[in-house]
Amino acid sequence: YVIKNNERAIDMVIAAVDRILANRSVRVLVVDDVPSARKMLADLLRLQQFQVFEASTGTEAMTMLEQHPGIELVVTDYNMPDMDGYELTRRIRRVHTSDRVRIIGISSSSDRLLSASFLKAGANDFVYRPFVVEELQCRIGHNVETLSQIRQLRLAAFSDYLTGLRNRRHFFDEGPAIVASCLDRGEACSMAMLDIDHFKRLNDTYGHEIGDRVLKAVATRLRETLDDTDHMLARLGGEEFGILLTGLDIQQASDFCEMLRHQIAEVRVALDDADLGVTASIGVAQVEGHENFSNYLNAADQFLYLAKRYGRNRVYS
Ligand code: GH3
Ligand code: MG
Ligand code: MG
Ligand code: MG
Repeated sequence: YVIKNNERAIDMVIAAVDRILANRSVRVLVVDDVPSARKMLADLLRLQQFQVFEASTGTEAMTMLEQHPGIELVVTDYNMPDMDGYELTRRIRRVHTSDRVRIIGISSSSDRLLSASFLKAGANDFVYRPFVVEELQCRIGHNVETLSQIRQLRLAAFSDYLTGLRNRRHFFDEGPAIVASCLDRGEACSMAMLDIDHFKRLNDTYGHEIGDRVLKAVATRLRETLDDTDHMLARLGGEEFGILLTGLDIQQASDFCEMLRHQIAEVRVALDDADLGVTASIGVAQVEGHENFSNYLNAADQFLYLAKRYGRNRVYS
């Protein structure tokens, strides 16, 4: 880029620098049996700040993909002794879809049909050698950009817009596997459903915007109190939250939820003239016997109903 004394040029440079810095988090695997060709490609990618891994055979490439699940882009040569790039592409595609791993094929072959074969096998792009560096960089850049867009879409699809917590879809998507692995290990597991008390009244009294602020404050407190690596928290909808408590039997889970209930009762949202507080009711059910995931949630919901009936601001299990 030529920097002229104008803002647009400076913006362009900043954007280019940002793009290159973003490459630092992208792991790329270069596969080529010829060391000099592999090194040339790897150096080119390192210049672009990518984290580069190298493999000299297809078999080695498959092992590396297994050992480094963070590899998101594979640039592979076609002509290699034990497994050619086409076969490697097919094998990668059996385990990794193109929304997770992008593949770019490269070859000096004179077979003009090779690019189509590669693309049919699941490669995302293909370049013939000798390639123009600028063109290869652009093609790599596009694939990296696609990955980042997919990441953003995935994040948006699985998180709750208001609170930033997991959404219902994420909860139901991830939940069953977490429950299954818990039960397989013979560990206890419990399901809790939390619902803010008289939230409609709060909305009616103070307005929806204040209601939203309270929801966010409650979500933040829950996130701060829960270790999300152990327990899965999600906003299921409205003022309802689901919590999958792994490793906790029903008694431990009830005690834990009692602590959560206290935490929520301490949340304050500052208004002009007062501090607003809320309470929540929690239903807790034991997760046992390989049942449908939603059955566990229904069980927690039934206990939640009882918690409400017996006066709210309490845990019922
Ligand atoms: P209970 O103690 O029995 O749970 O009573 P409640 O008023 O909390 O329960 P109800 O289900 O009758 O009302 C829930 C209210 O939550 C109704 C709805 O307007 C409000 N709500 C749902 N989603 C949102 C949201 O995203 N923002 C705000 N501000 N309010 C919401
Ligand atoms: Mg070769
Ligand atoms: Mg409620
Ligand atoms: Mg509700």
